[in-house]
Amino acid sequence: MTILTIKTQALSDQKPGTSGLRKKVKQFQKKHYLENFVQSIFSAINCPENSTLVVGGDGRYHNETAIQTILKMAAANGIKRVLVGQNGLLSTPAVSNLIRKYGCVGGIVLSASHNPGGPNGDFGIKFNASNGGPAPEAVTDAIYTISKSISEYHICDVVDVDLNAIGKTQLDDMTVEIIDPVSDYQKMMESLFDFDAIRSLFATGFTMKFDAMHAITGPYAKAIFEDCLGAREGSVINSKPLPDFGGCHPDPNPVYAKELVDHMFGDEASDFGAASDGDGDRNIILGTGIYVAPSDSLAILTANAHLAPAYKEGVCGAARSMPTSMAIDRVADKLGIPCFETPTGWKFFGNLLDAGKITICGEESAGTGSDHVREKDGVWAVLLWLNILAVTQKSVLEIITDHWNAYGRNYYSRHDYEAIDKGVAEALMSGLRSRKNTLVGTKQGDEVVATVDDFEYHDPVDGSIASKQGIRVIFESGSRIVFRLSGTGTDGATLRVYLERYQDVDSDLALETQTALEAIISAADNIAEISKLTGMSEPTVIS
Ligand code: VG1
Ligand code: CO
Repeated sequence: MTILTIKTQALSDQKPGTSGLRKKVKQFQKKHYLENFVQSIFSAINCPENSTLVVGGDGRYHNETAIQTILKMAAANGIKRVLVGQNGLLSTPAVSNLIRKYGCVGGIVLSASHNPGGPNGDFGIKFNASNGGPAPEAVTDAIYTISKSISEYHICDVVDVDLNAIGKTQLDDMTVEIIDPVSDYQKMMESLFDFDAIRSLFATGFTMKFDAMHAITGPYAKAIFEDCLGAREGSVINSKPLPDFGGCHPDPNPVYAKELVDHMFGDEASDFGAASDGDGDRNIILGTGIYVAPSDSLAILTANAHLAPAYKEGVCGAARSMPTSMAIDRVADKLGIPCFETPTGWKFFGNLLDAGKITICGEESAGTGSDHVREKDGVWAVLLWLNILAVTQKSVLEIITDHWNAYGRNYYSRHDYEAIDKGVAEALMSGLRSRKNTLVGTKQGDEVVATVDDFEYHDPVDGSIASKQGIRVIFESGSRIVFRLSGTGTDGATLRVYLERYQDVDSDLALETQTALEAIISAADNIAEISKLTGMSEPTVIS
């Protein structure tokens, strides 16, 4: 076999964001663009001898083309074996499981997660380390540094591998194993949850609607919910992964998962509704006529995890990303366990999970997970909910109302201002930073600003520091506003404004969320001058 060494030009725009490198498909199709980044990964990890790598993606446009290139480059860079999901498909949590189960050096995930796909959409690539989790910042920094000075890459001159044929093929010294994307993942889920109890729940006529949004979870959801657990046929909708996600936006929020939300609020609503995103790591949960805010879902899962076999000994610790609501903190308090606050992005949970400091963690952006893998896991969250519903025999509405009655309610919402000019977004953030001190003590409607800071995380395990992770404005009442810029978008900049107000058990817990947050919403505009600077009178997405 011929290994070619190809000359290339270094690029300056390959800095991984919150979750890998995300760009327009058209960018990834440019000559050497993908190759430069893939070589930077292989050079950064130095491919130890006899290494196995996992490769798979969410099926979006360009997935298979990229996989063929990666396989040829892996062979040229001395990788011994690669596990690839059939037709190039693997959900992000399934990749994490395979890396851990088969002792792999790491995995390459091809996905831009919740971003739209298709020839004019987005593509992405992410490296996960041998613990199964997104590479920590030290590794992504090393990859970025190499990408800025790379001058050549290595690739084998061989024909494409048939990604459809389950089984082994040789690419010279490297074995490519095409595997069923679902079976290992399903086995893991069966080991965590009480499948018999969930089966009995469906046998009573309990109904569910799961929206796979034409993305990766379709095959997983069909196999697990319908074929294995007995949810009635048709419970999983939009189940076929499509390269352009059917022209939709595979972001499970009330705006983009409208079909599901309309169903759950309609006359024929199911007992339980859920959806996942492009790469299968997120989840939203609904009951009949009710949407469960992801931060509430995280708190509820933590409080009830012991009802599932895997967590029957209890939860040793919990963590949330900083902008996620503090509902989980109250649960941790009651359980007498620590609750860590990390920057946005799953990579920051990895050390805490590896060190055994936490069992459950999550983010407001519809990501929940546990120590079973090192990624957030959409289908896992749905199964934990089902397990809890099966054991308690309560409805989603009862579970959530009981929770608020026990802990009070953290009214919470995120307002996104998408595709704003980068310069404007940066000016808005630096304006906020410069006003940090003068804001303290000011009156914003009925609220008085108590503290303002720029969140900095000191990792308690390896001591690494991540600074400038978002501006927190905390009011004397305990209400909060957080401002940060997204690290996953590809069109201009996205400003995220996170709004939170706590109401204790003796107050009104049934307000409409946006109404409950009205005063804080206008304070946010006043503090950050959002409408003045962006010219936008309303957010693009409210979740
Ligand atoms: C967003 C979310 C963040 C999540 C990240 C990756 O990042 O806010 O919570 O970890 O996406 O999730 P940002 O930087 O755009 O706010 V996924 O499912 O897109 O891999
Ligand atoms: Co995702």
